[in-house]
Amino acid sequence: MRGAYSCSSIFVVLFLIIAGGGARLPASDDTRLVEIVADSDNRFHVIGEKTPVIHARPGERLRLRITAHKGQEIARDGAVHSLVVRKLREQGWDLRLYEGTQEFTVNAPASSGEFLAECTVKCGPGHDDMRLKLLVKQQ
Ligand SMILES: [Cu+2]
Repeated sequence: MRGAYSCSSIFVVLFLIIAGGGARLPASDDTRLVEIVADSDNRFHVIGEKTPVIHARPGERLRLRITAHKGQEIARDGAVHSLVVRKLREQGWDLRLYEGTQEFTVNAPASSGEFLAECTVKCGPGHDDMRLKLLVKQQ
C-alpha cells in the first residue's frame, strides 16, 4: 500500500514538472514579430493587415521588423522615415528608420488604449498622413 502511494506521488511530481515546463515554453518566446514597411510612397504597411495597425496585448513584448524605403526627402542624419508614438517616447517608441531592414524590441503599454504612431521625418508628399495605429487591448 505504501509503495503504491509513493509511486503515485512520483507521477504527480513528474506531471507538475512537465506541465510547468510546458507553461514556461511560450513565456520564453513571447516576443511577437510584427513586420512593417515604411514605404517610398510615405505610408506604413503592416504585413497581414489591411490598414496600418499594430494589435497588441497590454505589456506585450513586440519585435518590430521594419523595412524602410526612402521617399522624396530624407533627414540630415540620413533617416528616411521614423516611427514615433509621442505618448510612449520615453518607453522606446521613438525609432529612426534608415534605408533597409532594422529590428526593434518594444513593449506595448501596460493598459489598453489606442495610440497614434507617426513619421516625424519630412519624407515628402504624403508625410503628414504617414501614420500607424497601435491598438492595445486584452484579447
Ligand atoms: Cu515622413
